Amino acid sequence: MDPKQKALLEQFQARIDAEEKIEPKDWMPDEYRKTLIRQISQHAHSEIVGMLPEGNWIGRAPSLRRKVALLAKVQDEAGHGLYLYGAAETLGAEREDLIDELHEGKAKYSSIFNYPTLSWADIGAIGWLVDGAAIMNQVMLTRTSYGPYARAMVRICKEESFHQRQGYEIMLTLCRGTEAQKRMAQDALNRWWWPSLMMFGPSDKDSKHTEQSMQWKIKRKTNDELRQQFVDVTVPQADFLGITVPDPDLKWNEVTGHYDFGEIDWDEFWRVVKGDGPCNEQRMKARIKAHEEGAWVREAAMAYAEKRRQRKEREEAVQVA
Ligand code: BYC
Repeated sequence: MDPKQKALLEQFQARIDAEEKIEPKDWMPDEYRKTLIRQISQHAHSEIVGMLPEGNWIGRAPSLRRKVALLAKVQDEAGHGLYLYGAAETLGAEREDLIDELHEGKAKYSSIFNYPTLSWADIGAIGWLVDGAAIMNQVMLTRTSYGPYARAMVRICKEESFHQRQGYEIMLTLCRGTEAQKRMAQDALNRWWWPSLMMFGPSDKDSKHTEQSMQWKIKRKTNDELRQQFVDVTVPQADFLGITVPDPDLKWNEVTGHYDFGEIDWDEFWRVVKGDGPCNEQRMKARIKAHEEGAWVREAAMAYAEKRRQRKEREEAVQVA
């Protein structure tokens, strides 16, 4: 490596070690930029694909109150996508390119959104478990080293904690309801538990990005650390609901002060990540359809922006004259 490059890298690492935030115009290694664009755009894609499984239930919510809360939650996810695409753009990425990559199957999004929402209890389980897992991961991202990503995360986390509570409250209502309602809640937990644990990504020994991302403080905790934290917090919540986590190996370990839990089906995880999950095809079709149907809105917004730019140019020309 040439000495100038080496010095730049050392200065960069020193700033990270001193907990300084890296801002868009600062020098950064190409790999740091690339990793952030990958992670932030995957995160943004997850937010907008994540609207689909819950969106399916807006028209079928069991009461007006539930419908209003679900509508607000799904709209929040769109907002999260917006902040995150905005954060990726500060790194020089073009939003249109990122979205094309998603629609062409070249970009990943969270595996969790490739599972179906079969009953109303699934909406409770998503809020409780999926948003719960998301918060666990995103709280550490409020301290990520890249300024615009960290700041977007602060707002996202506030909204996610509302989502988690509304989900848990749906579960609580079902678990305090009839036997049939409690069975629905148990069935949702059975189906969403393992996919929720998979959200944290491959185990540390198989995670290709963790080591470098920890050194650059893009990630503050490893996939396995966050997964363990999630299990430790969530199992007592299931106990309170009176439903059972579907893992015969789950037990409290007095020595470590954590729950031990069973082996995740990593074959299933990679199948879903690579496009062969229960709903991958359906999700992409719905996304592409929504994107195509929204083309006129984007064109109108672009035409409006262009008109404003031309007006500003004319006004400036008059001032100079
Ligand atoms: N699904 O080296 P690793 C939400 C990929 S949405 C699919 O550990 P990294 C919500 C990974 O990308 C919440 N792919 O990677 C929305 C990498 O692939 P490439 C979404 C996964 O990046 C609506 C490869 O596997 N949250 O809250 O160090 C409604 C190796 O992994 C997954 C975020 O996106 C997965 N689960 O760590 C409700 C958080 N896991 O690119 C809720 C931000 C891993 O090398 N992202 N892969 O081909 C992160 O914190 C990190 O990217 C991850 C993975 C922890 C997910």
